[in-house]
Amino acid sequence: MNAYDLAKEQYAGIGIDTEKALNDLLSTPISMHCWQGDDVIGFDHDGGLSGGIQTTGNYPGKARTPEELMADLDLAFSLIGGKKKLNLHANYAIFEKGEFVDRDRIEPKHFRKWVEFAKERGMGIDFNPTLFSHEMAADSLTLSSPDEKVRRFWIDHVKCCIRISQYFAEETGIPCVMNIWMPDGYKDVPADRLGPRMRLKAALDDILSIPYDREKVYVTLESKVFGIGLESFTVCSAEFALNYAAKAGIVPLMDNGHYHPTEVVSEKISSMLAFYPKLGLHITRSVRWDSDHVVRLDDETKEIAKEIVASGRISDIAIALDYFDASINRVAAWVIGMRSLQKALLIAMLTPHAEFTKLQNEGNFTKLMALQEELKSFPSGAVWAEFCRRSGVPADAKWFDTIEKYEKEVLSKR
Ligand code: RNT
Ligand code: ZN
Repeated sequence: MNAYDLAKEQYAGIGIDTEKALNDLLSTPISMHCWQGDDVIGFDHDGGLSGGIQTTGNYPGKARTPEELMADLDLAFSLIGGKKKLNLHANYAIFEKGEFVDRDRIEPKHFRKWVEFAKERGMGIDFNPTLFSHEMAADSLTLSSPDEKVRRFWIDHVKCCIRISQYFAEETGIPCVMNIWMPDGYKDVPADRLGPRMRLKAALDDILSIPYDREKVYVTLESKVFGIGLESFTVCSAEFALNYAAKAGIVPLMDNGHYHPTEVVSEKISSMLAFYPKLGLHITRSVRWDSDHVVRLDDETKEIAKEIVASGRISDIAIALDYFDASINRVAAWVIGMRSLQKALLIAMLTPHAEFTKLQNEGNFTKLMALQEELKSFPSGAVWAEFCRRSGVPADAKWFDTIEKYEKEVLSKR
């Protein structure tokens, strides 16, 4: 018997069908963020990253052009099993030579090359308006700015993005999740908190007043607790985002780097599912602050995965990665994060949630703890290897050889 067959038998002993787990994982789409490939810079401006977010490190080889980014994405995709979606930001528009249009005027045609890329690979596309790294967002105020001109510019930008999102959905045949995140906030204690929030509310209402197909475009709204240089106040706080999403009938999005350090998103998912038909997640790893470290197979990632799977609502949850590490090989950073999250989901899919729930309801917490701990040494690694085999990707660290070769032959020459 090979390792997978042995594992299959052992899991069957606790009522777990490994074939079902494998099929579930194979059909769970994870949205991979293009912005890990070039430190969130994109192709529509010359300046650096702003908006209270930060990449650190200067590892050589970052993608400088659409072609380089696509090649890097392809290499990463070739080492990641299962179903993927491509997550784009508006600043990754691809203009013709000599062409430039500002963000309040971008159109589907500026993303045609990305649509071709996604279609050739049988993938859907998710999208994000880019409300940072731009002269109109120089002071990190966009949709809540007191300056009407600035607000108008960004309202128009997000409207363009809704139209582009619908184009993605229509072209790929897969709904597009369009996530609105803006940096808006203040470094120091604001004199007026309500004003900015009322302006943001009105701006979002204006944006959502355009006609679009809600079956094709899922608009999500991401909250945040603070940004760098914006430590005292964030307009789109958790309470603002949740209340707005509930009232407007859009989808709330939680990024697990966006809460106070002792809060965990794993604890929040079920409360959200109790009230919303859909939920968006940005999976990241925050170390002491919203540092956007590469996702690893750590306790919180596993607990988030457990909550997603145990809810029985995985298809209602749009799962995306969101981190940016410039201190290690950027292609490897994608692969490590994607594979780690998939491992976490697989472990959750190999857990007898119904039986554990029964023990909880019977008040048998001793047996529950005993079984939960025993399960930790079950052979999930053998099932992971089978997942990789069925996906046609390397099952172990051998994938790293491909990265080393690519670094030597391609990245180091940039
Ligand atoms: C920032 C948010 C947001 C961004 C991306 C690039 O704190 O997490 O999701 O990371 O839009
Ligand atoms: Zn995020």
